[in-house]
Amino acid sequence: MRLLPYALNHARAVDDVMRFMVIADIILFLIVIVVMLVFVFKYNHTKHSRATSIPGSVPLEIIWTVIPTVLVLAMFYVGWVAYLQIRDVPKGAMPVRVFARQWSYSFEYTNGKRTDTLYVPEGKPIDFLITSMDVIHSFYIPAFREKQDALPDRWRHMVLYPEKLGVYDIVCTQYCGLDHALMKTKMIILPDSTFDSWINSSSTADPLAVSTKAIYY
Ligand SMILES: [Cu+2]
Repeated sequence: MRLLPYALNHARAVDDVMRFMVIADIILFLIVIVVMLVFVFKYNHTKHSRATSIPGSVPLEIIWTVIPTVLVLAMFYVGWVAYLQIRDVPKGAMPVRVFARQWSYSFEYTNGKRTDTLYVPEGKPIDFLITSMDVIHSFYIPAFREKQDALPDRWRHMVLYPEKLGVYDIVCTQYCGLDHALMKTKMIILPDSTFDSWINSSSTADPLAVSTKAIYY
C-alpha cells in the first residue's frame, strides 16, 4: 500500500508511521464498536430493568490505564524514530540555504551561487538551512513528505536524500499572505556529473538546457 509516489527513504519512513497509526486506529475503532454493540444487546433494559451500582474495580482500572499508555508510547516511538532520521544531519551532507519570502523561494549553494529553482545531485544527502526574509512560511516537498517552517531571524534544518532523478514540486504550506497559493517552485534532482559541471560554471542557466541529454521533459 503506497500512499503517494515517493522519492526517497524518509518518505518511506513517514508512510510507515502513517500506516502504523491508521492500522492501530482501525483495530481500536473495531474493538470499541464491537464491545459497544455487545453491551447494547447484553445489557438491554428488557433484561436488566434495574441499574447495578458498581463501586469500582482496581484490576479494570489498571488494565484500561496500562493498555492505552503502551499504545500511545508505541505510536510515539515509531514517530520518533522516523523523526530522528529526518533531523540527523549525516556526514558529508551538502548544505543548501533556503530563503523564503512573500511569495517565492531562492536557494544558495556553498559557493554563493543563487537560484530560484532548486537543483540537487542524485544520491547525496542535502542539509537544508531554512530561513524567512519576512513572515512565517513552510518549506514543503510533498514527494518527500518533509516540511519545515521558515522563520524570520532563525535557521532550521531539514535533511533530504534525493534518490531518484526527477522534477518535484516545492510549495509553501503556511498561509503567508495574498499570493500564498502561488508560492511554489521545483526541485530538480540531477545526475551527479551534470550537477557538478553546473555548480562549478558561472552560468545560472537551467542545467537541463545545457545538458546534452533531455532527461526529464
Ligand atoms: Cu509562504
